Amino acid sequence: MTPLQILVTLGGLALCIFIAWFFWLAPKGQTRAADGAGGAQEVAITVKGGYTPDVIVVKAGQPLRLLFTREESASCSERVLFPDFNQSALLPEGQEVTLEFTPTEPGEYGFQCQMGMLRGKLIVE
Ligand SMILES: [Cu+2]
Repeated sequence: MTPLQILVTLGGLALCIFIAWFFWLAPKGQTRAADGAGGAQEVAITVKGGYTPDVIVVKAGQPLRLLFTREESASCSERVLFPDFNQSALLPEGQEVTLEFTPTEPGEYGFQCQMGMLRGKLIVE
């Protein structure tokens, strides 16, 4: 191989790694819940190869309303679980599903798909 071919190969490889990192590993952003109707705090979450946003900051002691919209048919993300709050919801594709509960204790709580492949985090403060 010529040095140029090696360079192009390495460049392509680096690009692949970056794309993989970008889609699967990079944090999709932290979002603070906004005030919604009825005194609840509200966050809309898109489910597509992961949760966007996947880190959600909420206030303790205020009802929390999560609006999930699943934009994929992969069965992996069919159900979302909040084990610490004993909450779960089935997410039909393309339909907005509301999950409501009140986090009372400050802390960090994970949420995930059934198999634990997609993960997100709720930060209660
Ligand atoms: Cu899964």
